[in-house]
Amino acid sequence: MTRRRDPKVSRRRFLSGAAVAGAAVTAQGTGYAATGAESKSDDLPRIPSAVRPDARVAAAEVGTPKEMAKDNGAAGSDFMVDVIKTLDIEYLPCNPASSFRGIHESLINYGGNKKPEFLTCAHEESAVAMCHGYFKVAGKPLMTLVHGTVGLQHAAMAVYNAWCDRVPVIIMGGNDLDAAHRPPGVPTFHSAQDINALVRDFTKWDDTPVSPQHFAQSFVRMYRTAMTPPYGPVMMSLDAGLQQEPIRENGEKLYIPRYVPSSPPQGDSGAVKEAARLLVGAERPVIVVDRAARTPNGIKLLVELAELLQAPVVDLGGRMNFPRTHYLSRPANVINNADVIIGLELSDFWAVVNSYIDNGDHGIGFNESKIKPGTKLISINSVELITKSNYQDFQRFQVVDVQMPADAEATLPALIEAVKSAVPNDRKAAFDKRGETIRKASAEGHVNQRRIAAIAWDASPISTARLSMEIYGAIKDLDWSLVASEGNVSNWPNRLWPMEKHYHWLGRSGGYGVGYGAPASIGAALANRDAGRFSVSIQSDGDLMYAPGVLWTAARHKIPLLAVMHNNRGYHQEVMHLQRLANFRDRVSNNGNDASPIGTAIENPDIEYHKLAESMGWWAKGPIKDPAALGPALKEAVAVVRSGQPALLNVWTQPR
Ligand SMILES: Cc1ncc(C[n+]2csc(CCOP(=O)(O)OP(=O)(O)O)c2C)c(N)n1
Ligand SMILES: [Mg+2]
Repeated sequence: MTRRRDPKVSRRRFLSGAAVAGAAVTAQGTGYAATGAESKSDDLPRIPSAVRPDARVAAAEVGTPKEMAKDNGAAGSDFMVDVIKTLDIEYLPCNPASSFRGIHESLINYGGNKKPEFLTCAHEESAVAMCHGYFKVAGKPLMTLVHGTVGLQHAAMAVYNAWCDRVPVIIMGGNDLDAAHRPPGVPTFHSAQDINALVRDFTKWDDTPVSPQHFAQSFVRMYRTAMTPPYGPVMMSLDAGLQQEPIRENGEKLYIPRYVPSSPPQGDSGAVKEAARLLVGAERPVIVVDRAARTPNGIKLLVELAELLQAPVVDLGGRMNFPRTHYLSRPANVINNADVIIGLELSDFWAVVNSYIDNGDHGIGFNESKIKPGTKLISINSVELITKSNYQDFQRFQVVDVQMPADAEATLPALIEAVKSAVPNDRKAAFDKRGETIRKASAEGHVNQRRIAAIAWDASPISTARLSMEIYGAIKDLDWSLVASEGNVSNWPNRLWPMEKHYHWLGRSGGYGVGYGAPASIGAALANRDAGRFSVSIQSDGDLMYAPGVLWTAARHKIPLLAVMHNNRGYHQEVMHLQRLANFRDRVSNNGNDASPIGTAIENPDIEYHKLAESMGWWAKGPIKDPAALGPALKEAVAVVRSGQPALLNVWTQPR
C-alpha cells in the first residue's frame, strides 16, 4: 500500500526551512518582525519577501559603476538597419531575445523605431502569422526577428503556413555562431550550427552572412526572392557577433545594393495560344481559380477573360479572385459538365477533378473522377517552379494537357489577347447564349442559398448562417474587410456576402496549421487600419487558444478589429473525424460526459473568451447565446472598433 502524503506535513517541512531562513535574517536585524507584516495562518515566521543585501552587494549597489567598455566605431547592426530601411518595411512584429539584441538596439535607438516599427508579440508564431495576414491586405512584406533555435522552433508552423499560402515573410534568426567565444549556458542552448535547416524545406531561400557587406547583399537578395512570384518566406541566420562588432574599415567601402523588383514568370507563347484555342473551341469551358489574383488587377483580368468566353468561374478561395456578385461566379459542381477546364494557381488540381470519399469500403478513402473522359485540362501554376521534395504541398499528381509553370496573373493579358484573336465572329452568339443560361442559374442559386441560410434561423446556440449574416448586416455600410474566417462556418460569408474587392476575402492559412486565424487577422487588421478600412474576423475557439497573447499585441499597438467568435465549444472538425471512424468501426463514441468524443470538446469549464480579451485590453461581451441579442451586441462592438479599439464578441454557435 502506498502511504498518503499529508499535505500539512510537507507544508510544515517547508515552513521549518523558512523558519531557519527567517531566523538568519532576524539575526541581522530585519526579517518578518521588522517588516511589520502579520502572519495570517501560522505562528511560524514567514519567509521575508526580500533579504538584506550583504556588504558586497550593498557596495555594488551604491558605488559608482566601473566605466563600461564602449564600442569604438559604428555598430555592424547600424549598417544593417540602413540596409533594411531602403526596403520600406513598415513593421516588425517580434518577441524579443538576446541573440538579436545588437540589431534590436540599432532598430530602436539608431533607426528611431520607424520603418520598421517594432510590435511586441507574445509568441513567434503570432509574429510570423501577423506578417502573413498583413501581406495579403497590403501587398507588402513585413519582417520578424526570432531567437536562434527556440524562437524559430516556435515560429516554424506559421512559416509553413506562409509557404503553403505563397506569402512572403522575411525572417531573421539571431544566432551566436562563434562556439569559442559565445557565453556558455543559455546562449549556447539557443545557438546552432545551422538554424536555417529547421525551415529550409519550406522557405524559398536562406543564407548566413559572415560580413556586413555580405549581409547587405543577402538582405536585398532575400527580399527580392520573397517578392518574386511565386512568393514565399525567406530566412536569414544573423550572427550575434556580426551584429555587435563595430564595422572595420579594411579599404573596402560598404554599399547597399539597389532593389529592383523582378518581373513575374509568364507562360510560353505557344502554350498560351494552345490554351486559347482549346478554350474558344469548347462548348462548356470552366475557369477554376485558387490563388490566381495576386493583386487587385488580377480580379479585373479574370473578369475580362470570363466575360470574353462567357465561361463560369469557380473560385476555390485561396484569394479573392472573382467577384461573388458576378453572374459568372458559380459553385464547383459546374466542373462536372465541362469539356475544357483551365486551372489558375490551383493548390490541388487533382482534387478539383476527382472526389475522394473518406472511409470507403475498406476504411481507406476511395476516389472517383468528377469529369467526363476526354475533358481537356490546362494549368497555369507558378508553384511548379519551386517544388521541393520533403513536404507534400504539391499534392497528388494530376496529368494535364497544357501545362504552364508560370504566374497566372502575369500570363492573363497574353491569354486574353490570344482568346480575342482566336474567337471567330460566328461563335460570339453561341457565347452570349451560354452566358444567358449561366445568368439564370446564378440568380436561382442565390435564392437557393438564402433559403438554406434561413434554416434554424432562431436556433440557440446560434446558427453559423445567422452569425454570418448578422455580422454582415452590422458592417455592410462600412468599407469592410473580412480578415479571417477560421474554423468552419459552412463557408457562409463566401456564399452570401457580396465580396468584390481584394480585401473582402483573404483566403485561409495555406497549410491548415490551426492557430493562424487570430494572429493573421490582427496582421491584416493592421494593414487595413493604415488604409482606413474596417476589419472583422470570424474567430473560432480552437484557433484562438493556440496563442491568445496576440490579443494583447492588438490592444498594445492600437489595432482595431472586430473579432466575432464562432465558439462551438470544440475542435469540431476532429469531433466529426472521430465520430465517423467510430461509426465505421460500429462503436459508440466515448464522450466522457461532454457533447463530443473525448479529446475534442472545449467545454467544462467553458472558456470565457470575453474575459480573456478584456484582460488584455479589448472591449468584449459574452457569452451570447440568444440570436436576438447578437444584432444589438454587434452594433455596440462596431462603434467601439470604429473608435479605434479592438472588440471581441464571444458568441456560442452551432458546430458548423
Ligand atoms: C497546428 C494544428 N494542430 C491540430 C490540427 C488538427 N485540427 C484541424 S481542424 C482542428 C479544430 C480546430 O478547432 P476550431 O478552430 O475551433 O474550429 P472548428 O473545427 O471547431 O470549427 C484541429 C485541431 C491542425 N490542423 N493544426
Ligand atoms: Mg471550434
